[in-house]
Amino acid sequence: MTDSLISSAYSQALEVIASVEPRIAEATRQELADQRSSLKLIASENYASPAVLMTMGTWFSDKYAEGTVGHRFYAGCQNVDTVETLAAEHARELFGAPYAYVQPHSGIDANLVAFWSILANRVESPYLQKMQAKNVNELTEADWETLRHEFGNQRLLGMSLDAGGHLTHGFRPNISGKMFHQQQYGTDPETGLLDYDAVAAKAREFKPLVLVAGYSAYPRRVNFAKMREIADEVGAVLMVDMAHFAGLVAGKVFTGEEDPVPYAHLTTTTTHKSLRGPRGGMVLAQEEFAADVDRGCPMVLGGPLSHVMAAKAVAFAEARQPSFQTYAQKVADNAKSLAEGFLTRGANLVTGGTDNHIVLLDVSSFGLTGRQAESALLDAGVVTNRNSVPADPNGAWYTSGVRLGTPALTTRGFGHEEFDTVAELIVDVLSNTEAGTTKAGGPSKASYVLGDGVADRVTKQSADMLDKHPLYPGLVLS
Ligand code: DSN
Repeated sequence: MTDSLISSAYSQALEVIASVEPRIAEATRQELADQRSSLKLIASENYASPAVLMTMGTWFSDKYAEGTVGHRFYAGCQNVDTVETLAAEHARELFGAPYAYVQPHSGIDANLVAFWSILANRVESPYLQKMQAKNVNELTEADWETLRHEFGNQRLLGMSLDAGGHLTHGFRPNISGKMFHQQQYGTDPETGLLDYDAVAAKAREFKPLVLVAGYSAYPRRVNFAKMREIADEVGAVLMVDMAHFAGLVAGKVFTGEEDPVPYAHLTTTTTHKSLRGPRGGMVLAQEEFAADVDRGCPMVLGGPLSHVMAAKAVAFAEARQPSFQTYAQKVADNAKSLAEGFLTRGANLVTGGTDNHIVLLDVSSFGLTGRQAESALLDAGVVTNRNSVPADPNGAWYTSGVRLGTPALTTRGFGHEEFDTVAELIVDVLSNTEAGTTKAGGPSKASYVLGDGVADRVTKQSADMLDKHPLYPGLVLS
């Protein structure tokens, strides 16, 4: 697709939008300008291609299609069937998965579909037998009332939030921590690394129905063969949430025992992070879970977002190109460059480095909380998110860390030198930021004072790199 086609398509679309609500057209233009002019280091974000973005802006958005391909609760779904079939085919090929369910609207939805599938598939409840029901999908409302108690005692073991797990992996305030009796595994207090023996010991003691692997803020690879061994030993279902690193799996950076798909009973993911697709979710499953996963809608999900499923198909087609493997390898290489850039400047990293796309910077040595660091960096045009570090003394709100990721800037073309400079700029900001005080004069975990001239200096250096690697280079809005 030529640059002029993309430019005129977006310019005209914005004119159409502006004719109805000009403030939305303006905000849309401003979002592009802001994304172009900042260093986006949020590990879970990326820049989807114009083809992926455009696919979401069509009349597929107007169609209801609850059900599955060829088995819909609405008439006229022949084109949605084409879309869903193609998206699932691409996903199966891309990941070598026996089954792909592309309807989940988000990662949390994908995890909920997986959890309910495991319950439906594995729970042998005396109550179910009494009801002579084949599985949970055949139960009435009144049965559900009783079953909530039955299911309430099912156990789930996942990685704790402060060790890098996700809130849907059994964190108490999340539904996963409520529908399951949950326990969490952490990381080794000395090294910050996953200790498989400790996970196995906990699994033997706790005997979970579900062992969840995967992470949102753990800067290392996981051996999924070992996690499957642990699951098998205790009779658990292994569910891997690969939302963060799906792009590294698709791009063949994580292969063999680091590729979760052959080892997990169910693998869930989002499609918009390192995978660089539209905002959405997906479940990959071994055949034994396929029928249960297919009941995701209407069990847990509303009507599928057909326009997003179409964009998933486009994104997966892109990820099947050899160029995506080159991209994924650069994402991992760039994370190493970023980590080395910090280490050579004396900063502390959780686990001492990275071998995926994440760098978790412990900012306590700068005398700052994660919240202060995140805010000071934003003032200098560096977009990150604060994140807990293991056993974080500042809790999940203020935190002691800043999570950084390379997928987005790698899409812009940043390489080793630029990521080294990014580390330099971040260290410059943090070294020149002081913790502030509360109104009463006590120590504050939120307020901060950024040194004079730092924001301007860093913004200017960033601008040089950003100009060299423009976002959507050929896209010029009229
Ligand atoms: N919000 C995502 C992330 O930033 O990792 C996970 O849900």
